[in-house]
Amino acid sequence: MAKYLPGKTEKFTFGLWTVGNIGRDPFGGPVREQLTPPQIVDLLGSVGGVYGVNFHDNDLVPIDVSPAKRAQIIKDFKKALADNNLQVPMATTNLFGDPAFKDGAFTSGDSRVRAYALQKTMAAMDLGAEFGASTYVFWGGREGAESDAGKDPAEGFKRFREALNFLCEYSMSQNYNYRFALESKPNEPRGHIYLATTGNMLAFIETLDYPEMVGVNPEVAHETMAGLNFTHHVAQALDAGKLFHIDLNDQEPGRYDQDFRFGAANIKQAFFLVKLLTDHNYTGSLHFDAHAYRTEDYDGVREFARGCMRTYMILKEKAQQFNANKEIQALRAQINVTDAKLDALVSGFSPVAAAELKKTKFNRQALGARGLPYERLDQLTMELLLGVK
Ligand code: GCO
Ligand code: MN
Ligand code: MN
Repeated sequence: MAKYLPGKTEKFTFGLWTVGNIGRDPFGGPVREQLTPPQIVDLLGSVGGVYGVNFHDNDLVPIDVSPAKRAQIIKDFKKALADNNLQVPMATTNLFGDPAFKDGAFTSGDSRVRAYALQKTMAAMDLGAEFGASTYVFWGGREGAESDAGKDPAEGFKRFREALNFLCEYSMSQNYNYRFALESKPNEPRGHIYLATTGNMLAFIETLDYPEMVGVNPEVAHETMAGLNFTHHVAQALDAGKLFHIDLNDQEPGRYDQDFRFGAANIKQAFFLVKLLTDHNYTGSLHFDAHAYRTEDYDGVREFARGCMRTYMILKEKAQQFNANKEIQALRAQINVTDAKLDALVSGFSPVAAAELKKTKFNRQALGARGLPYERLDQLTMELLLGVK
């Protein structure tokens, strides 16, 4: 059991809103009492192996609180963090809960709402900076529509761009040095959310004034809800140097937004994800944006938090075993055939390379006839995951 306890090197984080989730859903009220932020931090401390805790502004400081109360909340939270040796690596803004944001925040059709969203985000950035947060997440939960009858979506992207450009400059003006991480989601709570996938975000980032400050925060559940391969989206973010943060959880396709414990739904996909992150030496936060089943009390919430981290650690060990397994690597070598001369030719255009390629003879029939051992390789992967290998 002790074997898979995380060390602080893994940077496992949870949100105040994740372990603090009280189990409300559209069909029923809370099943767990609301804990205060210091109580949530104590709970995470008691689990062991947690690196940090993240928050939305209003998870910590209620929206209408007096300055004196705000100062007291901050003081108490700082003490709880120090007592439990926990960091705050990421902060974000709640731009979805208040009715003012019912038709969007940065992309609202109402100038007053857009301006208020900027004001609220600047204050939330100030709050995160007080705790040393270095990543600032933007999840546009209400940025979208049920019906496109009311707003021009292209105008929405323009407004979102203006807001991010403004906030990049604000971060620089305050010397916060935040790295912004944009989180996509296809739907929920809106019928249709703008910039629905990580790929959309990556393209959008290149249209900003300070693209180097901005990356992505992909979430397992979000691409999975859309029926897409999450690992491939993370791979594209890694390839672009834009994987600034990651939200881990699990989700069955075609269902409501489940936010299950990491690895709870699709262990094979979770394995390929952990292997990708390990192979590419991802060293950022591993944030569990998930919550315990509604059946649980707070002991169950502790089991949930432990389970997220243990599954990650176990899959990391499996990835190392996969990479060290001779039979698996021999099969991969059959799939990944290297020809140094051809690789040199295709690695960059030159008139000589083009001419050389044009006259090269390929045995197309032999290439097509060659069997690729995916069946054996995938079965070996399954046996490794099932613990018989
Ligand atoms: C969701 C999102 C959120 C965001 C969070 C941080 O589906 O509700 O994943 O949990 O990650 O608001 O920005
Ligand atoms: Mn989510
Ligand atoms: Mn998320």
